Amino acid sequence: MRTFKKTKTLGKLAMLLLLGLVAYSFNACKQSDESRKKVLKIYNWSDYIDEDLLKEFPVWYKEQTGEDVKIVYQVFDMPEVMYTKIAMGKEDFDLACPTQYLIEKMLKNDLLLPIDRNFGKTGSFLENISPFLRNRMDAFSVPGKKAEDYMVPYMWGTSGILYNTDKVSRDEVKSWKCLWDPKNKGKILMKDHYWDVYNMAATVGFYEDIKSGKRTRYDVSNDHTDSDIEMVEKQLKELRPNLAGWEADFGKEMMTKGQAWMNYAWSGDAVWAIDEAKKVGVNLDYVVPEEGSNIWFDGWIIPKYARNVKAASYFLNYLCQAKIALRNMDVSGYCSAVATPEIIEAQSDSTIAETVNLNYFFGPGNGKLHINSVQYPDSTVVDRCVLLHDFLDKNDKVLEMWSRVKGNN
Ligand code: N2P
Repeated sequence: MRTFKKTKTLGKLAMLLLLGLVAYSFNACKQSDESRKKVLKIYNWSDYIDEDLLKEFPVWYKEQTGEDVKIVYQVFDMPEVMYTKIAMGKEDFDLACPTQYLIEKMLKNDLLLPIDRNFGKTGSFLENISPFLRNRMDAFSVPGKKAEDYMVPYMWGTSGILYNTDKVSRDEVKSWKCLWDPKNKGKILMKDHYWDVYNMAATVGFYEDIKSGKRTRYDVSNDHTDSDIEMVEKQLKELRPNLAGWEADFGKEMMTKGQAWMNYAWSGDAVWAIDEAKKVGVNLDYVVPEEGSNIWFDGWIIPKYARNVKAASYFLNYLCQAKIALRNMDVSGYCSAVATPEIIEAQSDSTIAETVNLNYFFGPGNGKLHINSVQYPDSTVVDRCVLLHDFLDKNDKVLEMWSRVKGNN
């Protein structure tokens, strides 16, 4: 009896202790959840934003909502690393900035939340985005999920060759084949991104088919059949001995120092590098070769593990204001998705002799803008570029090929 009572008392004590623990951890969770709501975790490409904005946004957010927020900011160079972190859910980012093909993959794998477009008294700036990009988003929708509901385009551009004009002529870089020319051996930096480089090699390898109309650029870049992958492997293995190395993000800087003659580059990095190089007497230029290339756009998404979706969507709205877009363009060299008259006015430069047809981006009446044609490609350049999809079920095959190409490099 006594023993029983004691056990009962002990049982009661244990129960009380347990309840206490549950209540404690519940409060701790609630508290950490509440403090987490005051943090906005952003995961972006490196060199891709005016970082002063990360300090200014909290002030703006407080004005708009009366709420406090502190930004925690991280960067990546390899989009696949970013994808894996988001897919694993181990890091609760509120915002990330993938390229269109990864957004498609994230949608397919149910990794995203729809973006809330209700900004209360602030109103929406999302309509500032060019219809050129808005119309293209649909190609990345998946059954039951429209891409436009899950992303806000940020920057866009082309992929091409950044080259040193004192070492290589404009004529030579008209074709991607210059990368294979033994004359340029050891002077070429290649992007360490299999997605871009696959497309370049496929476009070069199948150029005769493209010219004769047998296959479209879109098909050679997006079919990924076994024989296509084989052909790309052959091309890249022939290219490899000519390369000085692979780079994820430092190529632009090496080019500004004259340490390489050619770099497979994204247009925004090219704008930045041409400008920086000029200051130290190095002459660079950029071209999208005649065989064609890819046009890409990066968009902001809210991962499904996000914990501050309100501040995340307000941040996107903030970025879509013309004055903010201009600051981000200025720092990064990239071309913003925002396409308002303020942007045309600020980016036009009467000292630029050539004119660029940008009706497709800014709307009618903008067929002859004096503007930087590396940052804003002419419609004829866009016509020879394709938007790429993910490798999807061919991804492993392409990755195996890629590691064979790179070897132990
Ligand atoms: C900036 C990288 C931009 C990525 N460092 C282009 N998709």
